[in-house]
Amino acid sequence: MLQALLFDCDGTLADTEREGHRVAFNQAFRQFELDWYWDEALYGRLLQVTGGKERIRLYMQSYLDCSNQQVLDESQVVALHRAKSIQFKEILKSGEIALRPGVLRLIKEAKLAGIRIAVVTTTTAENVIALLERQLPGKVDNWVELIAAGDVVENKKPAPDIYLWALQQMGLQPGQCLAIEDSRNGLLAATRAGIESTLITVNDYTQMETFSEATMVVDHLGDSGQPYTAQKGTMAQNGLVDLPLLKSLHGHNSSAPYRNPN
Ligand code: XBP
Ligand code: MG
Repeated sequence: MLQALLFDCDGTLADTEREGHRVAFNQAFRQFELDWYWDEALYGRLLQVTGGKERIRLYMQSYLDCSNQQVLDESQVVALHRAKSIQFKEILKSGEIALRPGVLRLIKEAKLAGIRIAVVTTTTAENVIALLERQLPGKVDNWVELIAAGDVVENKKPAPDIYLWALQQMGLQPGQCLAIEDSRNGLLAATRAGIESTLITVNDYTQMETFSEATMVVDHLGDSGQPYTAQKGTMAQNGLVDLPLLKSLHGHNSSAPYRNPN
């Protein structure tokens, strides 16, 4: 039986990368008087690694000459990332980054049906809370049981560590959960943790990635007047990724595309 939905945060709950994290990184670079600028295309390439500190390190290794004066040591990376996180939370608090279509609808539906909800992410818990405090009605705790985040585990996605940690905290088996992700790194993390039921909601940055292990791949969850489109799996008549659909997806063998009974 499906007992829990495990939502990724960035790119899945909301499109936070292009106009959120990226902008915050650039603000922090200016604050630290670095002449770095991550445009949209470069940021897309840097998204191959998860985690903001990891992304800064990748940039220094791959895009800066090692004799460059602006190569930072580890404590400077941590300080720069802290400044970026402050900027990012300000962006979230302004409300300019909304939840993706159907996210609030599905969370409400799952909650009403007694399905447990967690967020499993490589960003920080503070960032998730800042997003959800602004975007969900009432207290975040009323909606989300657990935020499994960032540096609580050693290895970030695509390693399974954060999913394994969440399962352990919630006392759940992988077979009782369905993971909702937007990226290949996230999909690999979930499947490596033994979660076979996976739904991908792609975005601009991830739409060309490979999702062969996923049970279903859609453009978004669908909302009233805004039906989803499926890349893998077929359309539900109501155009919504809703609980009946997720329940029938759950446990379905991912080697064959999901076919909605409708
Ligand atoms: C996405 C990430 C994060 C954010 C930046 O994670 O890789 O690193 O881009 O966040 P997910 P931080 O999709 O798993 O939520 O700077 O806080 O690491
Ligand atoms: Mg993501």
